[in-house]
Amino acid sequence: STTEQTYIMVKPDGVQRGLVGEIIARFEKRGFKLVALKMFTPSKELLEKHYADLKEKSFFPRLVAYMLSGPVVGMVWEGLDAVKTGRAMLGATNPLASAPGTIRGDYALQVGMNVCHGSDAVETAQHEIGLWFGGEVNQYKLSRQEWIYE
Ligand code: DAT
Ligand code: MG
Repeated sequence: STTEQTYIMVKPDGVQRGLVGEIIARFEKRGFKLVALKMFTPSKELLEKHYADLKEKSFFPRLVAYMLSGPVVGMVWEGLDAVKTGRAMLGATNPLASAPGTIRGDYALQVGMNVCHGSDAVETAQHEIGLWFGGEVNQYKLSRQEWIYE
C-alpha cells in the first residue's frame, strides 16, 4: 500500500563516511515520504533487541560492537511497497553481491561494514519503528505525492 512504512538506518560507517545525505536523497528522489528521522547513540540493550534474531550467530558480538562504534541515523520512510523497495535500494546483505546502483553496491565492500539497515518485512518494520521511535511517526500531507501516484 502507499502508506507502508519501513525503518531505514544509516550505520556508524555510513555516518562517518558522509553518506547520510546521499541515502536520504535516494529515498526522497524515489518518491518516498519521510515520516521520522533521528540520530541515535544506541544502547547495547536496544541493539540486542534490534538484532535479536541473530543472537546465536558467531558474528553477533562483532555486529553489536560495530553498531556501538558511533551514532546512527534512523528514519522511517513511507510509500508504495516501502519495505521491499527499500531492501532493493539497499542491495544484498553482502556488498560484494550487491548490484551497482544500490547503496551497498555503490558504497561498500564487506558484510561487516555495509553502511545501512532496512527492515526485511512489514511486521519487522513495525517492530523496529516501535523499538527506535516508540512508534511515533509524523502524519502530514506531502503535496508532491500527486506527481508520484496516479
Ligand atoms: P540485512 O542487514 O541485509 O538485513 P541480516 O539481517 O541477515 O542482513 O544481518 C544483519 C547484519 O549483520 C548485516 O547487515 C551485517 C551483519 N552480518 C550478516 N551476516 C553476516 C556474516 N555472515 N558475517 C558478518 N556479519 C554479518
Ligand atoms: Mg536484517
